[in-house]
Amino acid sequence: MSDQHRPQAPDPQDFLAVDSTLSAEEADIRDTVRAFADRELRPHVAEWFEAGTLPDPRGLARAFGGLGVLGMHLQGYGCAGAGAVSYGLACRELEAVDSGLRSFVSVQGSLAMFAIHRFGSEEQKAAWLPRMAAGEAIGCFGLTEPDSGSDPGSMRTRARRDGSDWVLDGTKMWITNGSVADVAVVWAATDEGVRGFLVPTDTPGFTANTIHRKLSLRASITSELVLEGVRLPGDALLPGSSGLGSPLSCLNEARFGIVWGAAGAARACYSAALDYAATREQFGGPIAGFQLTQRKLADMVLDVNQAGLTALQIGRLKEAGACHRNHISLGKFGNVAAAQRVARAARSLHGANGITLEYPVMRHMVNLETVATYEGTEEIHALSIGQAVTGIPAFR
Ligand code: TGC
Ligand code: FAD
Repeated sequence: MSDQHRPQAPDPQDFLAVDSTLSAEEADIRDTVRAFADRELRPHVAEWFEAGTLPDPRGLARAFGGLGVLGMHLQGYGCAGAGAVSYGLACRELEAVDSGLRSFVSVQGSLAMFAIHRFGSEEQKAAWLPRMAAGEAIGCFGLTEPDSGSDPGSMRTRARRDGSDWVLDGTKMWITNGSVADVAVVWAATDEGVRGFLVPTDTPGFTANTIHRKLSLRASITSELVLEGVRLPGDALLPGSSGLGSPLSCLNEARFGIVWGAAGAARACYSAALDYAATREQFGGPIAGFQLTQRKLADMVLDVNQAGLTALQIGRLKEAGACHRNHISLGKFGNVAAAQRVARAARSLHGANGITLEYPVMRHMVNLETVATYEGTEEIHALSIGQAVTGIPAFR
């Protein structure tokens, strides 16, 4: 066989050439987000994680807005209207830096903006979406409550009509960006079922308290929202929202970003481990030369590439309008578990260095505990897949 016809050896950073089928535009978006991440995020993220906050969330929002990733998969209202795979690639590159940064973009674009885009009135869309796409306004999404996590249908937050107004009472918990948001998308039980409301965060009766002492997703702001007699005009209701299916349909969008993001976190951990194994010497040679290290690396390559292929396939299904929510459940379930395996193996391969913030592996490892919990826990997605294949719901 001539050299011309010999297949190229796999690239250790993209073993199955997962990215080889990307269009030129998709590859361009990947490269642009990767370069932004290398320049603006990666040099600072360990510091932010250690501080347990994002020191300049408004500056970060504007930077993400300038990059064009906030609501980038939405059409109109200042949004880029990018394809699903392009949006996924952006999530992958951001989460390769830190899950908290992908979360920032997911909550803004896939949860808060998507809810307004899908269920909002023309006036609500025009008032909020262009500013949110530019990062001039920050949104959050309040579904979870202290006693209502996996089972959001049991929510106690209540919205009652009072003349033409609505009055909201309740508590939302674990809300990303809650204490820095300009607008909260709050889901509340009404006499007509669950509905969504746009709550400007300067409305009297609304308070947001930052949650401290987190051991995971530290480069992210997480808050409790307290609503005490929050009086809103009638046009604060998202008119298109109706029933629990409305917030759950927003979750499909954010979960899609996690399918890709987890592949990014896995890739980052594998890549760090490969570098470390090549340079760290013990017993007279690089630890990459030991069979047990190579087995760990082989397992990582497999997980990273399978996660990448899963994300790409789900992205292509989404672009074709053929992506069912159970496809996304499978991707979230599988890719987060794969990323957790890779992160743990990469952590062990780094020895003592692996427990520090000098290397990204343990930061990713603990972040992935959150990623496995939010947007539907591992168990909830297992049950969704179980229901999809057996036809029998086993949630209750
Ligand atoms: P169930 O009776 O099954 O469903 C109620 C209605 O909703 C519909 N539905 C969905 N619609 C769209 N997408 C989905 N994924 C949907 N899942 C269900 C369903 O068809 C039904 O519609 P209808 O018209 O018949 O009334 O509801 P259930 O009470 O039995 O609960 C089902 C379950 C457990 C799957 C669901 O509640 C669930 O997904 N629980 C997990 C909750 C969750 O994921 N919370 C996430 C909060 S947000 C967040 O974590 C942000 S993290 C920040 C970041 O993303 O970075
Ligand atoms: P629970 O629902 O109490 O679950 C506890 C355990 O029980 C889990 O292992 C679960 O899988 C298991 N379990 C529950 N039901 C079943 C069952 N039927 N069968 C088997 N096992 C079951 N929410 C928002 O609304 N907006 C946000 O922006 C947001 N951001 C977040 C950011 C962070 C950092 C974190 C940690 C969470 C965030 N969340 C947010 C909340 C998140 O969605 C919930 O934590 C998640 O849905 C799980 O709910 P829970 O924590 O109450 O756990």
